[in-house]
Formats: sequence, structure tokens, C-alpha cells
Amino acid sequence: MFGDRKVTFSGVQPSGNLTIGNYLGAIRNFKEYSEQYKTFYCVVDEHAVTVRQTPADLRRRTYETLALYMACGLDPEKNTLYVQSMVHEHAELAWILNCFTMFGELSRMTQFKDKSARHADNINAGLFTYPVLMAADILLYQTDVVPVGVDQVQHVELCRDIANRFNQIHPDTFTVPEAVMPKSGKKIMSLADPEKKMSKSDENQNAVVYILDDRDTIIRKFKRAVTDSGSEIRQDPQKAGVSNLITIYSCFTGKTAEEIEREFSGRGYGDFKLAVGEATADALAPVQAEYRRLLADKAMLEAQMKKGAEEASYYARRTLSKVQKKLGFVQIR
Ligand code: ATP
Ligand code: LTN
Repeated sequence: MFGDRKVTFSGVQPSGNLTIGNYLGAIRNFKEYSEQYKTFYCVVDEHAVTVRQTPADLRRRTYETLALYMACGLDPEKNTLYVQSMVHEHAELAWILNCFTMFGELSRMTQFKDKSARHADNINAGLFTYPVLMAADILLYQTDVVPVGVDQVQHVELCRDIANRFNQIHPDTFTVPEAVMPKSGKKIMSLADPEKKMSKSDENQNAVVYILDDRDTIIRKFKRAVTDSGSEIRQDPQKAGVSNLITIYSCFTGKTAEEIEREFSGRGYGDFKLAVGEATADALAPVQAEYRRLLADKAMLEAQMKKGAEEASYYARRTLSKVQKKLGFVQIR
């Protein structure tokens, strides 16, 4: 809490082109907290380097992610928008929290298991302690709520465990946060393999719809989406591909699954896929236009990064110095 306002924190890695999974599961939901909460939305570039990045790409994507935050309606006057590496307290608190996190806990993280399977040549310690840096991000701001997609819930649960453990030894240090997920869209699935999460690092370009894909590309990708051999448009665990498309259509149009089933009853997959593609393209068009406008103004984005980092640092310093004091680090003012 800050005063009488609850705090929201979330982050997105500038590690690839953002997908409609990132949009529907996370970014789109950030805005609803802007009015009533104190909100921190971070571009988590330090998390991104747990996997090898090309420096020029990482730099460019950091600007792009910030521009996309703003294009999705996050007003920098109402939200603290910033870049993680510009606030050194994140890495400092992460070190301390490493000492309050168990090896066994980190070994159980499914993202670590997945990513180490995918990057077998680079299973670095950062990949392993990734959730500790994430806990530092969250706890630095005394966060109450963390809006994320379902894949990040396990990390937020670990963050709660770390906070509780620290608080038990050093009472009243951290607010214990809670993960919040959207009702619909918390796990958008791959268009090529609907049993798998849609992921920005998927090598199959047809599996993923990017927020910045053009209209024709979006429609083409949905046309090719894997469904099943039936023809009925209905939500059903046996029909993962169709169910995923219903979710996406529902998220972009606001229609309920029942309304969608009625709308397409007796019509084929072809019609439905085209409608999902068009609805997605229509909904993303204004975000894309605003994004292009913002990205063209590098000086403005840099000014925002600077302002955001200054704001965030103010709060981060307060928590870090409280933690250091509790641990017994000498503080000379
Ligand atoms: P990567 O594929 O490289 O692991 P990612 O696509 O998961 O990356 P992140 O930057 O790790 O992207 O995630 C940013 C936010 O988007 C997180 O809150 C995450 O839960 C959410 N998110 C990512 N993919 C999906 C998805 N398919 N459906 C819903 N939410 C998602
Ligand atoms: N690990 C998250 C990104 C992330 C994050 C955070 C999300 C880093 N720090 C703090 C919420 C709160 C991911 O999506 N891979």
C-alpha cells in the first residue's frame, strides 16, 4: 500500500515480438488499475538476458515494449512506466532474496524446466534464479496485486512464500502480493498446437499472432489455425483448437462463448476463422497506429524512461533500505 492506495506491479520481457497472448493475458489488463491503484509497469530487460539476446535487438525491443505499453492506453502521467535495469535496487534486492529462497523451490519451477530443456546449451544460474529477481521486482514496491497470465502464477506463489519467510524472521517488511488473471484470456494457446501456450519465442511463425502483425497476416494465420476434423463451433475440452479461437474472439469482441456458439451455429470453421481474424485485426488496428506514432518519437520515449526510473527509484530505495536495515547492514546517512 502507498497511503490509501493499493499497488499493482507487472512486467514484460523485451525478448521478442509481443503476441496476442501477452496482450490478452497481461498488458490489456494493466490499464484497469491505473485510476485506483498506484501502478508500476516495468520492461524487464534483466530477465530477458537469462536467454542470449542480440544487444541491438534487446535495445530496440526495450523502446518498442515501452511504446506498446503506452499504445495500450497506459498514460505515463498515471502509471510509472520504466525499464528494470535503470533501477539498480531490483538486482540488489534479488541478491538478498536469493538468500531466502531454497534450491528445491527453484528446482520445481516449470518455466525453468521448460527453458532449460529448450536452451540445453545455456542453463545458466540466472535462468535458475529468474523467479527471485521477479520476486524482487514485486516486493520492492510493496505490491498488492500482480496481473499476469496463468504461466506466471507459480512464480507469484513463490514470491509470496519468499515474502512470508522474510516477514517471519523480520516482521512487517513486505506486503504479500496476489496474482490476478483475466477471466478470459489467461492462457491463449498456439494456433499450430492448441495444447501448447502461444509463446513469443515459438519458432513457428504461424503458431503465433503478433500484436503488430498486419491485417492480411492476421487473417491468414487464423485461416491456417489447427482445429479438428469436426465442424461444430463450440467450447469443449476435446476441441482445444476451436475453444482457443472462441476465447480469442470473445476477448476481442466482448461476446460470451454462448453468444458465439449461437452466432456460428450451422456455419463452418472457414467462416468462423475469418471472423476471428477480422475481429482481431480490427481490435489491434488502433493499438498499432498509436504504437507507430509513439515509436517514431525516440526522444519522448527516452524522457519517459528517465522519468519512470526516477519515480520507481524513489519507492524502490525506501524498501531496499528498510530491508538492509533489518538485515543489519550498516547504514550511514
Ligand atoms: P517467452 O515465450 O519468451 O517465455 P512470453 O510470451 O511468456 O515469453 P513474457 O514476457 O514472459 O512473454 O510474458 C509477459 C506476460 O504475458 C506474462 O504476464 C505472461 O503470463 C503473459 N503471457 C505470455 N504468454 C501468454 C499466453 N499465451 N496467454 C496468456 N498470457 C500470456
Ligand atoms: N516473468 C514474467 C515477467 C516478469 C514479471 C515480473 C511479471 C518479470 N518480473 C514481476 C509480473 C511481476 C514473465 O512474464 N515471464
